[in-house]
Amino acid sequence: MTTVLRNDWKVSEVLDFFQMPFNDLIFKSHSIHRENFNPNTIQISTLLSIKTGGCPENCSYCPQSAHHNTNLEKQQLMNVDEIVNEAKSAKDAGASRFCMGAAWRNLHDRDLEYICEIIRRVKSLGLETCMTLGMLKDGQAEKMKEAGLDFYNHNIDTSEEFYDKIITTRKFEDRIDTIEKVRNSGLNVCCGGIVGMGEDIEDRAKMLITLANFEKHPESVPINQLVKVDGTPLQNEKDIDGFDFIKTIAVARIMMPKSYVRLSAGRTKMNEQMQALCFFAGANSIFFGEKLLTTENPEELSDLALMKKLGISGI
Ligand code: SAM
Ligand code: DTB
Ligand code: SF4
Repeated sequence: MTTVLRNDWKVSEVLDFFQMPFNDLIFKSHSIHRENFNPNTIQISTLLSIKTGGCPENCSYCPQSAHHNTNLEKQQLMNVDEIVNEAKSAKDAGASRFCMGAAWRNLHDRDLEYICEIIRRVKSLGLETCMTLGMLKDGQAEKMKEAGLDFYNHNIDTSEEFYDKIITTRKFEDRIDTIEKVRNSGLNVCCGGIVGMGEDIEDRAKMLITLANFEKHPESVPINQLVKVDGTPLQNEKDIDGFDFIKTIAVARIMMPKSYVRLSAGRTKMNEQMQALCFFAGANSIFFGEKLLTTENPEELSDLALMKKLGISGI
């Protein structure tokens, strides 16, 4: 069967996916997954926070916001040689992509040349490169692409309707505007969101519709489970039911059949069986390495052991 890529999803049909019996839903998503990918291979990315904390935005989930008191040690933009050393270690450990994040509201032109130098140096190690630096102005994405950037990450995080419950220092449209700049520059788009912030199923459906109804689907779709950090407004948020999380992965796979769906933040709270079901439902990428940006990720050895048990290899 050839896969048809759609970008006209309607809320009612996406809600129907969420209401399907669990086995029917993951059978469907796994079938679509198999038509488009080797189900025994996952893409491996490693993250590094190249500028940590003190961010002027007030994202309620984020430990790096200056609006919250999270005891996070702020750090200036890292030295390029240190970044390259971290990238080398990530490559040696098996990562194919190195993702660098900065706690910025937006990229300033004064930092652009230094960012391009980082991209050139990391790229020259033979790694794919990804940056997440906040909002972009016209021309900045093109400059980073010229330097060798492969992906730019900019998440929509949740539905447009729920957005102002989570962030008030920018608008949902600001996010869309940057994602369009990234798309038009020819860079690959990495764009996804977070579940478990108190949103309802309709918000999850609408978030996925925004992603899947872009003219071209994001090449990479990170689905994060909220990491509840003390001092953030969401520190006491109720846990999302594990099946609801897996369903979100499955529905993302069905709606964006050729995109890499990344099982992103939140894996330290998931047991092996839960992660295995996420891979079965269609997740085919992870962040590998003991740290995400500022919070914990599973130990490398335990991820390698899990992959071995499941017969999954990393690319
Ligand atoms: N400042 C830039 C931005 O917001 O685009 C880049 C870094 S920001 C930390 C990247 C993404 O990390 C956010 O969009 C959000 O999806 C995710 N994130 C941040 N804190 C999180 C948390 N506590 N749990 C899950 N995901 C989180
Ligand atoms: C994404 O969707 N998740 C990553 C990456 N893109 C930049 C970040 C997760 C951050 C989790 C909280 C932290 O470690 O600070
Ligand atoms: Fe800043 Fe990004 Fe964190 Fe929001 S998610 S506070 S923009 S670092």
